Amino acid sequence: MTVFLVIIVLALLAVTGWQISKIFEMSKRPDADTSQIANDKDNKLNGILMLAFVIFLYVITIYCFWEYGRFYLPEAASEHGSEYDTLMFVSIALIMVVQVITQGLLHFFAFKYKGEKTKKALFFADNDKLEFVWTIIPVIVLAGLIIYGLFTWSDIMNVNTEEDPMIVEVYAYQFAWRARYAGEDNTLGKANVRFIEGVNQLGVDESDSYGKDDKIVTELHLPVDKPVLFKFRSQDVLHSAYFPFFRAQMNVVPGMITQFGFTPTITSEEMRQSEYMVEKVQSVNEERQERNEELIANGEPTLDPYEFEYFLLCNKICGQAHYNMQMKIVVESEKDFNAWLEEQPTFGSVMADQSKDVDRPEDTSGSESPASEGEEDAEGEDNTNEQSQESEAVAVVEKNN
Ligand SMILES: [Cu+2]
Repeated sequence: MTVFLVIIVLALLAVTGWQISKIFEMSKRPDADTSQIANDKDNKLNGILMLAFVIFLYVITIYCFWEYGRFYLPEAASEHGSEYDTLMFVSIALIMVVQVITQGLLHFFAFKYKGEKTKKALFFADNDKLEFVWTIIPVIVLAGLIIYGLFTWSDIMNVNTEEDPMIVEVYAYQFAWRARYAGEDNTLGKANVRFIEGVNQLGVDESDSYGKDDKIVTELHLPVDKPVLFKFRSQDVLHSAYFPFFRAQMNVVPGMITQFGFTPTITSEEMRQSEYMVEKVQSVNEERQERNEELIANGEPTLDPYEFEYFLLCNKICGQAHYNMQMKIVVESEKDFNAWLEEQPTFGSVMADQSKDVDRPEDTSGSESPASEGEEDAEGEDNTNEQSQESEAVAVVEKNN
């Protein structure tokens, strides 16, 4: 109904405009110029508008660089990142220079050679020399740019397997990420969407021995200065793994494995202490402080101060909560990384725990003795403290009964 009303209002507005234009037409003085052909005055106005337009474009461009330059990403935190940034800078600088000159000339000439009654255009058939010059210069420049781009591309995309990169799977689903480390053997176990069940969220094949030592985590940790090869897999729709600080992005496609490798060079802590990030965090926190004052006034909970962390984003609009699809990345020393990885449970132990959890309700329904519980605990080497405390609590409750 609203749409219908809006259409009617728009149609009535159009009719009104048309009627008003007719009134203006009729109210014109009889000596006014009603010719459809542009006169000197029209041409002058258009010439000035052409010039004004290009000046407006330049002013707004300069303003945007000045005002929004602070939104540029900081120095790349990966080895190939600087190559990537240089290519980007060279391409943009070249395009900008050519655009400023040609666009400026185009608009200036439209102004300078605007139509005048007394002027007559020169008939100029062709000039081979000129055509040669304006063809060959762009050909050389563009070929140079493309070849330079291709070399950079293959440098970035071809993973050097001689460096023996660490293999990490990045797994996307609506709407979160998981990472899977390949374990001691540096080989990921096979996986298939058909194996997804219970805690096996990534569908790792339990019968594949390579998968036993894999470690599935919700936070991506990377050792600094060590090459990493990412294998991307999607559970449902097309996602895109975007690592802005590392200048990396790769489509994550259901039904296939895509890959991208890079070497992180700046730890999270180093990035946090960089001049760029200190300033950025400070300005974010100033804004949060202002917002907090409003929140306090309204009696609402306040925002925590912001602290920088690297992150992985999804860069394909993959559904309703796409905007929220991100994973924290921590780049740290190899020692810290190893200590963190050591703490993570292996896929094999997680699956063993699950089957234990499934067995437990049957056990409690039957004749359960504290001895059988003790046996279970002895079996599960990877039982966390929490879990054993939990089973102790269950035992205490049973004794009381
Ligand atoms: Cu997504």
